[in-house]
Amino acid sequence: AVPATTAMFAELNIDDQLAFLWYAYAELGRTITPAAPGKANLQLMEGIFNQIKQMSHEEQTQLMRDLASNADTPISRSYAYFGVNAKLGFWWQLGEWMKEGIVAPMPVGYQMSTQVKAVLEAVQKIDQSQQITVLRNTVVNMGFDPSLADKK
Ligand code: 45D
Repeated sequence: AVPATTAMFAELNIDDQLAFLWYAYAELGRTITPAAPGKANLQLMEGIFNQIKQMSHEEQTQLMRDLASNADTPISRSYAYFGVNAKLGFWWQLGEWMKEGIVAPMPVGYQMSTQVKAVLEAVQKIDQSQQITVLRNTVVNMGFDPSLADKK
């Protein structure tokens, strides 16, 4: 179930990948919040977070699209060095800030595509530890790793 669901995610277009993450965060985030990502991880990201907070909403959205599409940007390169839980923690923090309006929120009236719906339904059918594995698989390949770039 995990590889099949991960493959479904990989076939989504970039905005649909972001939309999937958003709804996964909105649904699973509630249970995840108590086990909030390690403070040490978050501190390593402080420089990047400060930059993000100073960006316009358009720049923030672009940054997230760049991460999801493996664009070669300084932040994409830094992201690639994070461990997998740090990557999840990074997205979790962006999700929190989207809720608070610090990072550009989802557009009002946004409707997910049928493709996103299908991946979410697949994720809802697996148990929670598998769900976290799928989420790890989705965020681990984001960002830009120069040593992998020619293999993609
Ligand atoms: O379509 O350390 C546009 C544990 C318009 C414990 C848009 C854990 C068009 C140990 C605005 C472009 C294992 C629990 C769309 C950690 C359009 C530990 C934009 C796990 C879609 C870390 C969309 C933690 C955008 C876990 C900008 C499982 C979407 C954490 C942005 C999971 C979406 C975190 C964001 C998740 C999603 C975070 C920011 C799933 C964030 C998701």
